[in-house]
Amino acid sequence: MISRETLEKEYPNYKRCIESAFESCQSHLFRWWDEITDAEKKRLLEQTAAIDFQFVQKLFNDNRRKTKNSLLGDLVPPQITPIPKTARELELAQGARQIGEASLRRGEIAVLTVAGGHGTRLGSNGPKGTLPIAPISGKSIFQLHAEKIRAVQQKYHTYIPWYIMTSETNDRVTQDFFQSHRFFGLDTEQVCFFTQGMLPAVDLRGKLLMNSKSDIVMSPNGHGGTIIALKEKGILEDMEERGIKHIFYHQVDNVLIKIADPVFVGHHLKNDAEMSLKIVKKRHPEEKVGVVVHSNGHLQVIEYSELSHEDMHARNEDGALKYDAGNIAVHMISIDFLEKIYQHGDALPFHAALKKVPYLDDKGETINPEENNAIKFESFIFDVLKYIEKGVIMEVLRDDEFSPVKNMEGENSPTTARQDMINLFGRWLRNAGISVPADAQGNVIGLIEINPCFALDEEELRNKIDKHLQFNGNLIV
Ligand code: UD2
Repeated sequence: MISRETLEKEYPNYKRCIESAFESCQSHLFRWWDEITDAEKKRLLEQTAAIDFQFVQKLFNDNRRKTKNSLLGDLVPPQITPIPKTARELELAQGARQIGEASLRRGEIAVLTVAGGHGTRLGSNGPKGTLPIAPISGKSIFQLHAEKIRAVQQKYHTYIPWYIMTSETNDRVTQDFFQSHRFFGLDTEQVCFFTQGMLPAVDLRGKLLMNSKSDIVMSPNGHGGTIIALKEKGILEDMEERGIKHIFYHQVDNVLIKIADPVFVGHHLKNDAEMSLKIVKKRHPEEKVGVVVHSNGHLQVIEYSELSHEDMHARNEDGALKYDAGNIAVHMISIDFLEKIYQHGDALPFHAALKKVPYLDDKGETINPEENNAIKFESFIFDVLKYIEKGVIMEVLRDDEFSPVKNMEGENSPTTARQDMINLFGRWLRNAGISVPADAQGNVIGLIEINPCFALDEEELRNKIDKHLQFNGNLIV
């Protein structure tokens, strides 16, 4: 292995990062120095120069000291805008819709999709958004989102800029995907990609992992990285130039997302909210969604991996889950609020997650671990909630709005996502008077696909569909 002195002498421009790597006990990064090419040496040094070794060490040490819930105070369920049922609630929702629609018409809303994650649980190579998902046509998740944006534009005679956050690992392939599909009918200037930051993954002793003899394992820094990236990549400025006042934020993996839902936009505006959230009732205590609570005097989302067993299973006297407000990661975020956060200047906290990460062992062989062997550090967008004075938490129906693709099989997989889409379209058709058969579990028997540009919602479908249509088990409109 090459010595620190030789390295520093040969590469004086990189002296600081070499010094920093050695002083942080990460000298193993240069273990294969004599075996790699000059180009690989250069790349490795550049990668090293982009890492703040002291910061990574601090993250690792802080995480070791932290115990579950050590930062949480008493938890209190938050106040929620319910799914409208009474005449009064329906009237309020209608009022909110009108406010939201007016804002959409004025062109104040942008869509922001976070798509920088690795999708490790899905086990797919490509970005999640490129996954073919539509039940009949096999359109990708990105295409479904794009068509919804086009449909909202069409409906409100407006223009919606779409910002997509990627990471270094999937940016090129994501952009190529859009290019090869001609941006799914959107304007090229309307779709804007930007990348989030990356952090190294470490092993359980805090050592950085290597992918190859010249490449360090780097991971996206969490969707909290959106906040910094919006500023650093000039996105906020771009939004302001385009007259955007509020961002509709969502995760790429939810196929039932109601993009720029006017009712949600309206509630957010009507309440002068800074950040708002949509929630669904948790299915069961262990469901992998964060819960929205009040704690330490402010609104918070507590990630499923950080909620204590006791709080996760706590029940009210009537037997219902005490903390059941499941975060579906759909937010409204006001631009003024973002400016306020930047003025605070605080960085978001980092959360540590144990993961299985392939790495190169001491002998230079690639190991695909069966147990968690690495820690990744991520910041979460919802940690900005501690800065808000006003926010709306709006409950929505899971069956109408939340079906994420997380796993290859079983719960939250492409199969469940497709079925959830079919079931939603089936309900729309039934409510329009068309007979659609279902099995004992309530799943539609057959395939249905409705293009958002034909009908964005149930009401639009009711107005457009031929009432005499006979569903023969396969319908695409
Ligand atoms: C997320 C939420 C969880 C719940 C659930 C709903 C977090 C930490 N947890 O859990 O509370 O709302 O979703 O579906 O958000 N992403 C990036 N960059 C990153 C990491 C993630 O863009 O560095 C994106 C990723 O592409 C995906 C989304 O964020 O669209 C969620 O990431 P995840 O699948 O890791 O989060 P998950 O399912 O554990």
